[in-house]
Amino acid sequence: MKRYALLLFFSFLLFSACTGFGQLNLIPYPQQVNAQPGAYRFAGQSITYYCSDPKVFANELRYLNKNLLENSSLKEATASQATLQLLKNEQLANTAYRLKINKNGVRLEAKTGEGMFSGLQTLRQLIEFSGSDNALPYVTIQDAPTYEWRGVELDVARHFFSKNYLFKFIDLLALYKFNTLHLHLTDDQGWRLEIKKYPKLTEEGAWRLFNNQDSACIAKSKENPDFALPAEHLRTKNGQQEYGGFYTQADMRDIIAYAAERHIDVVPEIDMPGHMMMATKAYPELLDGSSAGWGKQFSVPLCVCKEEVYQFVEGVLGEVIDLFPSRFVHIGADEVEKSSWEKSALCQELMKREKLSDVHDLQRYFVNRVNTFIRQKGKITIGWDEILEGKVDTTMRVMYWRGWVKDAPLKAVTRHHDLVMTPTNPLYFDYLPNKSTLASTYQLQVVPSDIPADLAHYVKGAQANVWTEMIPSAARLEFMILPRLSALAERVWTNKSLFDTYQQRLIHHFALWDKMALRYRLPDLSGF
Ligand code: TNX
Repeated sequence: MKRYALLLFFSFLLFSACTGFGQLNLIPYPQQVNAQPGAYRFAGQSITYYCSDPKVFANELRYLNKNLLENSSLKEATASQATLQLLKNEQLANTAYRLKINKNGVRLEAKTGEGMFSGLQTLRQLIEFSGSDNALPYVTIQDAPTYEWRGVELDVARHFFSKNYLFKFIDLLALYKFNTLHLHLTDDQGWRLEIKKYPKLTEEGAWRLFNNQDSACIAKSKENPDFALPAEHLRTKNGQQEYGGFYTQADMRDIIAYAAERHIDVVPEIDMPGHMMMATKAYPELLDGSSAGWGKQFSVPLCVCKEEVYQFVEGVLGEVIDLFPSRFVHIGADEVEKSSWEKSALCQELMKREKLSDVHDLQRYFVNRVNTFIRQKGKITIGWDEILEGKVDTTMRVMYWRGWVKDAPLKAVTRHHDLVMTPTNPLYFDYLPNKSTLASTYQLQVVPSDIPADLAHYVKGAQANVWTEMIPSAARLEFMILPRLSALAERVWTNKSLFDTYQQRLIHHFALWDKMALRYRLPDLSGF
């Protein structure tokens, strides 16, 4: 704490010297900030408000009441008497907002709930940083995001994170204006979503004996308690300790609703045909001849040459589509060990019938067929960049992750796929950060330089991926993602080169994270 106080003090000196008046500690920094001298203070415990469209902004009014004004309450007033005004402004873009603070109070304008909510997050930070005298600086802000996909992927399969914890995680995402939470719900190490048609997926597939990664975490926990497996995810069965957990569909509805109140879209991922060991263990009929387990490099995938597999996939995805209001369904399609297909007589038959030349073509056949099902249900399919290895339907959105496959982003947009950037470096937040991580995250070029300007619009934004093989607890998760999450937030929202002031602003967010009981890593900030 001493180190932190010192840091704060020096940052204050540096901040005053370099920037003088007008710098606000907002992250992401708004597109346009005009600060004026002076500050506004709400008088008393009860704040008078006026909302020009209580229907459109019903959710935002509720959020404001419940989450933003900790020690005060709202009281409705006329427009001229209100000190907090929420106004509908038809001129603004859907995602934009305007915030004005002057001697009359606070005025927020937006066209939609989404825009208003972003404005409220800016106000939330100004209130948090308003100091002991609650001074809100006079300012005019005009703001809107650069990218439409501002995401974080959380792998809840390798290690599980409870519904209640996800609420806290979603609050953090909302604070930094992220709008997408991609949940990696299934993998070889755990199936985390109840599927009514296939109950064994969670009855059996949500639990496992300790694996190598659990053992590694337990060993590390002797020195660092953040690596301990939380007791709430352990159980004893037949005298053996198991690790696990899952979301019922009712749990998931709560998570989706909580996120929706914060304008965060929850995108489900059911990773297939690889990464399916829990499903193939529970339902061995999804394989042809081979047994569930590990292949040479990855786990034995679903046998994509069996009709039962398509029934299964459609059964699972049907429930997923009914449950998640998102426009998107992520089907993974990464890291598929295809050798078991070579040995399958059914696959030989199918390949002949469909004139498929090899097992890679089989993967393309599977992906296209699943995409057709998802399209019929009115949704958009997302896959990891391996789907580019065969020519799949261009209605599919690609998530680029394999940093070493340099030509994949250009390939995706040249074929007219929408693209989300999640390159290993710097966006794999499961990788240990080093001295330069914060800068490289901040300086990420969302649109790679080899993409021509007329194709740049296919790049929808970027996302941090948090794989959790070695992240068993909330404390470890937070330590791994903070502060770099805030750097990504500013990249995808503001997309300007403000790294110097970002570092100064960042220092003020530590106290906020302390208050929110979030763990974080103190970065090596330049100048200290
Ligand atoms: C690659 S990203 C994976 C994950 C691992 C991650 C570890 C992707 C589509 N596949 O299954 O968890 O690396 O960093």
